[in-house]
Amino acid sequence: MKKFPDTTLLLFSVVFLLIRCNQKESDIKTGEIEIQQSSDFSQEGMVWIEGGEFYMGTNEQEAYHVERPAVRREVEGFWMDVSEVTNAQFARFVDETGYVTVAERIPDWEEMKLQLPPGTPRPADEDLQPGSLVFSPPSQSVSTQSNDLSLWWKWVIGANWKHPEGPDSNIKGKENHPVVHVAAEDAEAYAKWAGKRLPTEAEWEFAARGGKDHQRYAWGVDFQPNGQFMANTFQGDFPHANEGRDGFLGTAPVKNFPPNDYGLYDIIGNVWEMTSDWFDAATYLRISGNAPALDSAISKCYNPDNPYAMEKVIKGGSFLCADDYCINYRPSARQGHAYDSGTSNVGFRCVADKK
Ligand SMILES: [Ca+2]
Ligand SMILES: [Ca+2]
Repeated sequence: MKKFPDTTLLLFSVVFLLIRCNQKESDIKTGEIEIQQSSDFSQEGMVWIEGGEFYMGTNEQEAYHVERPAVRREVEGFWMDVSEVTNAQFARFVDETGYVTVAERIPDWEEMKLQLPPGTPRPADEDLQPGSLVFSPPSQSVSTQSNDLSLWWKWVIGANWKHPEGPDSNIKGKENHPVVHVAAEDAEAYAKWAGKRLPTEAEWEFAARGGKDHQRYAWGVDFQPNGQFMANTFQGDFPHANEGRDGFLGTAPVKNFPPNDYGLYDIIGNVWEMTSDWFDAATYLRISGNAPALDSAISKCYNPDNPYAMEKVIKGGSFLCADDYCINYRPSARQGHAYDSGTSNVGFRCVADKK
C-alpha cells in the first residue's frame, strides 16, 4: 500500500460543495414530518454479530495517520444489516412517511456559512438550489496531487437519491443498488423508521473485520485472493480511467461480491457507510494516551484539514477507492464526512440492539 495524503486534505478545496445546510423547519416542504423511533425491527436481512474485544485501527506504517495506532476496544453484541440499504428499501421508507431528503431541500446560506471559512462569499441564487455532489470524471488524466477535488466532483442541481446522476437520471433498474445522496439525518430518519440505528464506528469496524484482528482487508491479507475481486473498488488511473475490471464502474447491486466471515456483503467498497460517531482525526492517539482528550465544549469533532465542517465518520471506502488514490478499502480506514451532505458514493447500513 502506497502512502498517500489524506483525502480529507483534498476536501477542503471544495468545501463549499461539500457543505449542506440544516434547513429551517419552516422552509422544508415536509418539515412537519418527524420520524418516530419504531419500537420494533425485523431481523430479516440482518445477522447477529456477537460482540467482543478486538484491535481497532492499525499499526501499519503505510496506513493513513488517522487510523493509527491500533487500540483495544470492546463492543456488545448487535444485529447488523447484511447489505447496504438499497434504493428499494429507501423508497418504501419515503412512500410510507413522505420524507424529503436534505438534497431535495433548498439550501439555507445562513446555516451553510457557519461551516465555511469566515468571509466565504455567498453563492449566486441560481447555485443555491437543491442538489448534490456527483462524481464526474475528467476526460483526461489529471493530477490527484493538486488537491483539487472539483476536477472530478461536480455540484449537480437536481441530483438526489432518486436522480443519482442529475435530474435526467433515475434509479430504474437500480432498485437493488445502495441508496446514495443521503445525509446523516436522512440515514438516521430511515433507521428510526425501521426500528434500528446507525452503527458506532467501533461496531462497524468490529463487524467488518469478521473476527480477523490485524489483517489489512476484511477477508484477509491479500487484496485479490486467487485473483478474485472481493469488493467493488476502482481499477485504473484515478479518476479519469475507470477500467471496471471488477465488473462495475459505479455502484453495484448489493451482494455481488463475497460476504465476510460474519456474512456481511459490501462491508468494504461499493459505497462508504455512515456511522453515528463524530469524526476525530486523533481518536486513536487520544485512546493510546498520546494526545490530550478532545474538548467537546469547543467541538464535537476534530479535523485539522477541514476545521469548519461538522463531520461524522464514514467507513469501508467505495467504488471510487483506487490503489493509486484513496486507499480506503480496509476495515481500519476512516474519513470525516460533512454530516449534512450526501454524495454519489456514500450510503449506509443499520444495526439494532437485541430485542
Ligand atoms: Ca468497480
Ligand atoms: Ca460498503
